[in-house]
Amino acid sequence: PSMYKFVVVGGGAGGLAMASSLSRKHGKGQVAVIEPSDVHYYQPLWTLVGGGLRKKEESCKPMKDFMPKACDWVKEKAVEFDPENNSVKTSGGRVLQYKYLVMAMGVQINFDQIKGLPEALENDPMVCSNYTYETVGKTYTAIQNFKSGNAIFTFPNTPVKCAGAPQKIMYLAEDYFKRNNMLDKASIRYYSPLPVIFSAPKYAAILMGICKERGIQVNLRHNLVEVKPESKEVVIAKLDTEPMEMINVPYEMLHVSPPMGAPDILKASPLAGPAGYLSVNKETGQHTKYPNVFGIGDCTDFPTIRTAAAVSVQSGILLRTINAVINGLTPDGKYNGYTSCPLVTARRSCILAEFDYNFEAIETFPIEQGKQRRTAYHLTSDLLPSLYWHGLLKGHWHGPAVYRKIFHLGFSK
Ligand code: FAD
Ligand code: UQ1
Repeated sequence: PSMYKFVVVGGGAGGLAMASSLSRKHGKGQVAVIEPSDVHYYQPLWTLVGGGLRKKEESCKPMKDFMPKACDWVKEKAVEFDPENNSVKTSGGRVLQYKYLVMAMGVQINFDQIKGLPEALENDPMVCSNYTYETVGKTYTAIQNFKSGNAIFTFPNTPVKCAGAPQKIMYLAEDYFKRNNMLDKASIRYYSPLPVIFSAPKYAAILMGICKERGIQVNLRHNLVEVKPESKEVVIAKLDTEPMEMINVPYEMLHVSPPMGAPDILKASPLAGPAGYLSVNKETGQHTKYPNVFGIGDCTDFPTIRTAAAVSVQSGILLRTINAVINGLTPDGKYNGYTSCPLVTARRSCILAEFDYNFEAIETFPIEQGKQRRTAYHLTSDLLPSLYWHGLLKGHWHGPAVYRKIFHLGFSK
């Protein structure tokens, strides 16, 4: 077996951020990154791709250009974790031994948990999803080919990454219909199993107002269970009825945010917590059972909304935690659950939601971020991609707290 000081599982946002910092500090040959993909995706761009504002190719760059040179890239999948023996098995049959393990595998997309959805995505050009590179290309075509009827947007019955994404694309579609004088032919409908449109109450109230003003029908406690592309209908469960009522709703176009969950191999391992995600201390990112295992990003059970913005703050905390453990100290990190979701509400308009574990707003800029703003749109569209590729992935961006403190002259949390 090969022995490394650090093994990082996953070369996504969290994996590369950690691999960059750890290899800079600990030197060449000390860090292995297990990552099977040839390319790295900047997933936040997929919202804009779906809205026809960007090309999907822009979201994708070669993995080799962002994999730190001082790391050994193991271009395989991790397939088995043995934390009792500090080892990981790969799809190529290698066994990697580690002193410290950093888990950053992201979430698994489960289209097959909705009956008929895989077939509909394959065969019906009006059924789309911004949640994968393979399906995001259909979204804008569907919006452009919409003639009349129901435009349906769904949120799944699982936690999702970027909890705003299922509705951002709806606002972009509405904006497109409006600009093309088609609003009177479209009935725009949102279906979500949750009791609220967004988990942070400040922004939820604002978003409900936007939906009302723009004639968007919001159906909460409604769960998509089946897609029937032959009859162009969805089956939706009304969760608060007893016995549970199922309704058939016809669609002209359908954007699905699929069920998501922990990766199967993580779920099956001793590293998983009750829900299948990596079980971490919510303030430090250290594993709750194995002190030399750490987690970052979407594969963990940090009880916050999964975003790249959250990953950026977690990366700073995790470096501090790992340092403490290496030096025999007790980790003293205090991650507050910071996460952020740029809620794009139209072409050139955005509400920049930022909040913590308590779903209380902690905003960076000294302006009211609950307002729809063009500046917030440009931040998302023109600045955040560079911050991601050249700041976060290189281990240089640990979130906006520094700026928040400057802007608020030290009076901020
Ligand atoms: P990922 O970046 O998904 O990386 C996981 C990596 O693990 C992948 O490279 C994968 O190949 C690898 N992997 C998987 N299985 C294995 C295995 N068995 N072995 C080895 N490697 C494996 N965030 C924001 O902050 N702002 C936004 O506006 C925003 N919008 C979004 C819109 C959409 C449509 C989507 C889909 C996401 C959005 N996000 C946004 C969320 C953001 O992209 C994720 O939260 C972020 O990428 C999480 O980073 P991660 O490292 O945990 O996982
Ligand atoms: C962020 O740091 C980040 O990662 C680089 C994102 O992903 C693209 C975000 O969407 C956001 C909002 C942030 C937070 C950054 C600022 C400047 C508020």
